[in-house]
Amino acid sequence: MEKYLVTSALTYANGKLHIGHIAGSYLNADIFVRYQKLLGNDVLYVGGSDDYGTPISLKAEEENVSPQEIVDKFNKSMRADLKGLNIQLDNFSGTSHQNHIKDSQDFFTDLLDAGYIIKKKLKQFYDNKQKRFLSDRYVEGICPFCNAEGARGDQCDNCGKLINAMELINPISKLSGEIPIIKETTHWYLELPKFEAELREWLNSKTYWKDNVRNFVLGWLNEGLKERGITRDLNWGVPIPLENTEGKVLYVWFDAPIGYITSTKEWAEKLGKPERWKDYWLDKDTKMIHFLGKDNIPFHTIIWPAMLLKQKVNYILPHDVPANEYLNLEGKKMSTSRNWTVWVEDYLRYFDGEYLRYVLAVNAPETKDSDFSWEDFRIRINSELNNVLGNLANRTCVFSNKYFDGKIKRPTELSGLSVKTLKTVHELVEDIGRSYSNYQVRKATKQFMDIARIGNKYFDETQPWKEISTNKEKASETLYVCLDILRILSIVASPIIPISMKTLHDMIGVEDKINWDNIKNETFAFFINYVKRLFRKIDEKEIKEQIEILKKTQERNMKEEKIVEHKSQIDYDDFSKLEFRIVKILEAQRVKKSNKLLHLKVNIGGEERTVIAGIGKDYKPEDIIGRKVPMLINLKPRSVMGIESQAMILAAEDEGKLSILYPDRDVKEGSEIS
Ligand code: B3M
Ligand code: ZN
Repeated sequence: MEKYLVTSALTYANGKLHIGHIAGSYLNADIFVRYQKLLGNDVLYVGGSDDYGTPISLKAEEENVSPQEIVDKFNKSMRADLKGLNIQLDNFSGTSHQNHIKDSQDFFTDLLDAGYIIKKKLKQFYDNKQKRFLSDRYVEGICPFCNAEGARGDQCDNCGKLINAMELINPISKLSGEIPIIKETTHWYLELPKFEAELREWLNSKTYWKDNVRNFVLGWLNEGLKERGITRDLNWGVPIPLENTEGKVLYVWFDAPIGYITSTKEWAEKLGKPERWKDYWLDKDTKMIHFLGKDNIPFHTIIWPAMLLKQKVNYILPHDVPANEYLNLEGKKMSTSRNWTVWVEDYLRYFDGEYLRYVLAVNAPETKDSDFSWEDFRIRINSELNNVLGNLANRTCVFSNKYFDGKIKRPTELSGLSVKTLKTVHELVEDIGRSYSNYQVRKATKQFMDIARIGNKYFDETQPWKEISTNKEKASETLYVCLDILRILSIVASPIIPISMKTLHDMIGVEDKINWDNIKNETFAFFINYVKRLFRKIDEKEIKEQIEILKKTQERNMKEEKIVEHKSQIDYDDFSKLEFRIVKILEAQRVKKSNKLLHLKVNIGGEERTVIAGIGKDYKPEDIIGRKVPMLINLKPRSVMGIESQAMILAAEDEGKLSILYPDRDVKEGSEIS
């Protein structure tokens, strides 16, 4: 028997759960846990809310309530949402619960004693009216990068860049609205550079990690680790366990992962066996698996292991960190501040939790970002869950009831086709097991649906509706094989759609418990207990309604602000691969049958090239002959309307009109732009 400790990233308690949380760190964990439990392994699944930090204390101040009230409200709402989706943690705690402060302080003290924390003086904004230092988000101002207003002391929402609060233009305290002064303060830093060799060695053993995670971590390590501030000037958080540190607390990212330990302890206490947490945290055979979204990777693979390494208590280290990428919504990046998301609570008002589980599993953002769209939701529920799996269950059970009184026995001998069909199914079962073990829920979902497809195909081919009048035994054999396929499905699909698969299992009267080992047991007779539709169809109208809700949100947002969608940041290395040069346009003519394209001949400095440029609506050929313009000249040649284009012109777009660029003094063709 193997032992697992599974965690889902703790969710900030300043908001409700949305589908991004579910796809990022809850559903994948729950599926993994359910699979391991089917195998009979010892699994403990813990999580909770992340209760400290500025977002929460700010929200409390805005709403004029205590931070604890905010936290309690959202912690409660998260529990309800998880329940609605049947995500079953063994314990869902919160970092503002009882034993968390002491444990977090012990972590700090142990690191300090071992010589891995240093104290430093630095300058910080201070609100002279409120007599408080302003951490991260308590200062707002103009973004030094994009000049947007309302940029926070840690990040600008407009351009996404991380900001050092001191760089904000016209900083304002969010507490008093006054201009903050600059004052000296003291903070504590985790000396990560000291961990470099040890972490590298540890990470080298993690060859089995997902590529996206491993590459990310190695990238971080190769850039060189830096000291990280682990304290903040704030009243809401774990107090620093040192004298004269009033008004200072541990940084939320320092105490948050310790929440996995305290949640386990809370579980043990509720169980009445307070020492049981040790069976997981202190046993080197426990495999600890952290499920989370990609933005949490560095904290779990560098900082958290570093913290664990230097504790007096001999804790285990993470075994695997299967981080997911992001889930987009209707093709656009999700954003809670713009309300561009689907809140679980809202979803559950309209649809069953099983459907969201299925659709998020089949679209899981495992190796790259994926998209949730309502139309895709409808199609998958209707054409996969209903028409494939639901159909197999329904036709088999209805038929068995009608002609065999719901009692189907195993034939003494199975036909070649039946044996072959069941063999294929059992092979797929093995594949599904591998997919679950490797956190590949997309694959597992498709594979169990393939089993249902095999069942339907077999039903169609053996034609029991014909055989029933001529060869009743043959018809019965078909039903037996289909029922056995349904029995197998009720086990292998249960990690993803547990409720409907439990219904199916009961429906076909299988006595065996739902566990993986029982898949290979042969059933000698099925008794249909009742027939129930497993899934309902989703109407186009229902989807339109959801899209309307989203559209309204979008319109509101458009009115409030003009959304500029920026591309993600690139490294200098990416940029340096592009070769831009000034080129001279020697000839220009229209491309036949196109009002948009111009066929240019250009000199890129000692070499002539052909370029097809999509500027024909805004420029006549005679306007641009002889002009010198910037072009990207190392893009792979592309064929446009049968002509090879060997460079790309640059133009600015404003309200649909293109404007090409010119150097502001004469420069030689071929001049490089960098
Ligand atoms: N609360 C960030 C997040 O919710 C943070 C995770 C903590 S996991 C220990 O994405
Ligand atoms: Zn900005």
